[in-house]
Amino acid sequence: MLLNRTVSLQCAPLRTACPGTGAATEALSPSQHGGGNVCTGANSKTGSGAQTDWALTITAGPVSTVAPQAPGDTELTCGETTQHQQYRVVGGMVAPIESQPWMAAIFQKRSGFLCGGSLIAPCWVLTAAHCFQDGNSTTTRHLSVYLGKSAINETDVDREQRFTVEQLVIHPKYMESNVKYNNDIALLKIRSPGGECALRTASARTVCLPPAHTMLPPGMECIVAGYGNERERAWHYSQYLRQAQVKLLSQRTCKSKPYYGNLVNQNMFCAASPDWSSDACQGDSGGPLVCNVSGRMFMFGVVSWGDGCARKYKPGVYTRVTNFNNWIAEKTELPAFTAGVMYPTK
Ligand code: 4AZ
Repeated sequence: MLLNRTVSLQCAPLRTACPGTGAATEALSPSQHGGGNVCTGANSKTGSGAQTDWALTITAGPVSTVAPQAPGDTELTCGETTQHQQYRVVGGMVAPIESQPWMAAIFQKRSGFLCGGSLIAPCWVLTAAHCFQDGNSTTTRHLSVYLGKSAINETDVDREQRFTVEQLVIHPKYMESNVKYNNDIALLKIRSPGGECALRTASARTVCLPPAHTMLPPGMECIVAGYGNERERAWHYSQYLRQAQVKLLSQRTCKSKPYYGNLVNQNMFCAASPDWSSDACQGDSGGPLVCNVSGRMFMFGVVSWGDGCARKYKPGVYTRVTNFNNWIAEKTELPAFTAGVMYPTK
């Protein structure tokens, strides 16, 4: 049934509540909620127009038993940045979080910074399975996830958002075979202390997922980002988020003799800078390799492994994300986010 009604609520701008928290479900796409939700900015209770108390006018759309919500990033608003500097990890440059706003920092109680990750939907971070040494026995309440962090050991209350982990989903076939780091992919379902998901801000946005089994041609410039080592033999991780440009390599090149041979399989791809000066390194694991396609950033890779960092013929190896669209859709129950709808069609 459709009807018009006005509901008063604290319109925490653009924050969406996680399913199962008693509030709402995932950020609803316009197609899902009929495009009828509008934050009017008027105060329906007092008429004062106070900024903090908005009225949400539902002009059309199905009535549900859950509370209505403000829009967050949907599958249609992914991969957008407000910073477009050409910052050129090892060989990279410090990057403001606004240039990689999907970048997540995963911490573990006691050991501290653990891995990078990427926000693919308001409640979901994609990362590497090998980040979790204890596999499915990992104590999720010892994990925390931050978005909006430009530096891992600085607190920036205006830009960062902190989450606990409601669910850790490690790919069931991770390391099942004898191929090292095969299926190196995992999902974290995040929730804030208030039971909500990511608030969409300039420093926290979702990245787009390309359609299943798509890949850009070898030679394409992409960007890897992370808080990891600036050099292979560094004593500690980079304090600041860094990003570096790398080029995609063909599978044939990466599987050739001076490279990795059969250590690289179809669930992986390689990327490096032509002069071997830029690369992901220890501590960058789980983080994103993103490529600009028609002005939007799409995540093709998860930092997985490599022989050292920035060594000649030893490129960074990335989990081939587009081999896992179905698995991500199944685990997140968000098929719209994995369908690659924002990917340009020729
Ligand atoms: C690591 O240990 C690691 N050069 C990640 C990426 C690379 C090497 C090591 C790629 O997390």
